[in-house]
Amino acid sequence: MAILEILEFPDPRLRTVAKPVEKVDDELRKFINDMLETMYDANGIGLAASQVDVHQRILVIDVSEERNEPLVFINPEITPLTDTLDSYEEGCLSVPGFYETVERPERVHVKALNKDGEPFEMECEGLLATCLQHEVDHLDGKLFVDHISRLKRNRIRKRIEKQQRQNA
Ligand code: QAP
Ligand code: CO
Repeated sequence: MAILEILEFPDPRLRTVAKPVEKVDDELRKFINDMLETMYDANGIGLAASQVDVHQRILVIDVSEERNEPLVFINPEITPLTDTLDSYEEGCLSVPGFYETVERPERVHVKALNKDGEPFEMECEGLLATCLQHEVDHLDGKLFVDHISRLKRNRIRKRIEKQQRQNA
C-alpha cells in the first residue's frame, strides 16, 4: 500500500476529464487500495483518481462515523432523483483549509462497477449524495470552487498559491 500525492487547486491537471476504466484487474485494485489509504490518511470522506493525477473514472468514499465503510465506484453514472437541493459546507483534499456552502440535488441514483468489475446501482441521499456528486465533478475536471463566486474562488486561489510558495 502507498500514500499518493494529492494535487492542489489551481493545478491545471485537476481540469483533466477522466476516461472510463476498460478493465478491472488486480493492478487496478491495488491502485484503489492506495486511494483508500490516501483518503483515510488525509482524513477525507471522498477521493477521486483525478486528485492523484490518474485520469480514470474511479472514486472512493467513506462517510461512516467509524471510517470502516469504504465505497468504491468505477465508471459511476449519476442521475438526480429530485429538483430539491441540499446545502452542505463542502471541503476538498485538493483545496486544503477552505470550506464553502454548495447546493446540489439532495437525492441521486448511481450506477457503477464495484472493485470486482460487477455492476451495481444504489440511491443516495444526504452527505453521501453530496459527496458522490462532488467526486464525479472531479472526474469531469470540476471542483467545488467552480460552484461559488469568482471573487471567493480567486481569494482561495491566491491564499493557496501563497501557502505553496511558502512551502516551496
Ligand atoms: C468532499 O472532501 C466533500 O480542507 C470530500 O484540511 C466534503 O474529504 C463532500 C479535508 C464535504 C461533501 C462535504 C479537507 C480534510 C477533506 C480539508 C474531503 C482538510 C482536511 C475533504
Ligand atoms: Co474534492
